[in-house]
Amino acid sequence: MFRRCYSNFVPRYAFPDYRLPLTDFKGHQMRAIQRFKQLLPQLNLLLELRDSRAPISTRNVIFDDLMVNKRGENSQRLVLYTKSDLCPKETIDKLKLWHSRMGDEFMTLDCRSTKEVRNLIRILEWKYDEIVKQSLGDVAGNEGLPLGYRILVAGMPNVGKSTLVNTLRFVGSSKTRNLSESIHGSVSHRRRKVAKTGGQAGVTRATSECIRIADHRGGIYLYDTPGVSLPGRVTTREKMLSLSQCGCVKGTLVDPIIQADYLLYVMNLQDTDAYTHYTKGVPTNNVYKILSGVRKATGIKDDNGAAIHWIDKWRQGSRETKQKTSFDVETLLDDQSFSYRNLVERELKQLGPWLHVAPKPGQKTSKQALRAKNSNQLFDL
Ligand SMILES: Nc1nc2c(ncn2[C@@H]2O[C@H](COP(=O)(O)OP(=O)(O)OP(=O)(O)O)[C@@H](O)[C@H]2O)c(=O)[nH]1
Ligand SMILES: [Mg+2]
Repeated sequence: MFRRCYSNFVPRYAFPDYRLPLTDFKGHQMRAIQRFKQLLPQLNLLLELRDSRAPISTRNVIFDDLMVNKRGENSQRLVLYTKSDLCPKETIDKLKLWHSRMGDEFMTLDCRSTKEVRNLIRILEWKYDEIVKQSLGDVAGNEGLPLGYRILVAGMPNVGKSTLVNTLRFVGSSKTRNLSESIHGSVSHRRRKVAKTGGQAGVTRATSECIRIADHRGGIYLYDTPGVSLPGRVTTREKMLSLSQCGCVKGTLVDPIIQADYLLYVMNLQDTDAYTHYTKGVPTNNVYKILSGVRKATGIKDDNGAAIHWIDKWRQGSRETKQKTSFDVETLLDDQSFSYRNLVERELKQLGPWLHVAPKPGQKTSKQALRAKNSNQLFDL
């Protein structure tokens, strides 16, 4: 009966024009980019991580620029969409479509799953073999490159880089452990972390040392890096909202009620069943109705607290309902309304030259000024 009464529910097709901060760029992120630049010449692969629930917002044009403008001439790129366990199937189908049109490589995975990460290691080993064949020809035995195969794990904050590094290291080293077990007897299995992880943006603050993850052909190594935010030139209000849903910007940057309202907006465009247990089965465009339902269900006293609770539950994935939501509206649009290729080209143009701002002739930069510049907000972005 409810369904009948409310079957003509109309969701909002545009989100209100709230004023929001448009960037969360930090000094340590700029230092990380400078480090990428130093490392790129010796890298074989850029493993770029994006959150599969927000594939457009967590795509950082800075990595496009590093790759397209041949700063890393020898390196290839593999895009990994993380948190696939929380992503709707329709979004994954969209990713397949977009990337097949672009002709580039991508993979979706749950960074915590040893099974999926084992597959990734196989792909990395295969890629390494291909490079060895190209540069050294058909070599006998296990000969590899002098520095081994080097990978940079990069992406926006909180997309799961350090989690992936830990699982890669665990899976890679357990292969070796199994081998040594059979020769030397039993070795205790403990899942030790090499990289710190956490539910907020900005857990990793500096690029790690080289971490060995597999023994294939003399070794596969990787670097864990701090998440790099979007430059102000390419951010939009919608991206900031979507990023705050994924936890890729500081939780306090956008007001929790606005975040909850955005979540309601995207849910209404996908599946209203995801929240109607809070509203007696009735879909709504009014966020305060949801928050009142959350307050009743949890005993939280104020709307702000209820909003934080609700958003957080969806950020981690709702265990109660097992429903999945995409945070980027672009994944819901048809081909006439959105072109992934156009977006990639447009953002590269918008970014323009940014990394090499040449000093004026005769101008000297003191150590102090350099440090201040590096800890400053957005530089020229
Ligand atoms: N459900 C799910 N959670 C994940 C996945 N990958 C990472 N997480 C969780 O996401 C959060 C962030 O993971 P981190 O590995 O710290 O992310 P990061 O990219 O290293 O973050 P920064 O160091 O801040 O840039 C943690 O709570 C992880 O447990 C995944 O594939 N699925
Ligand atoms: Mg990290």
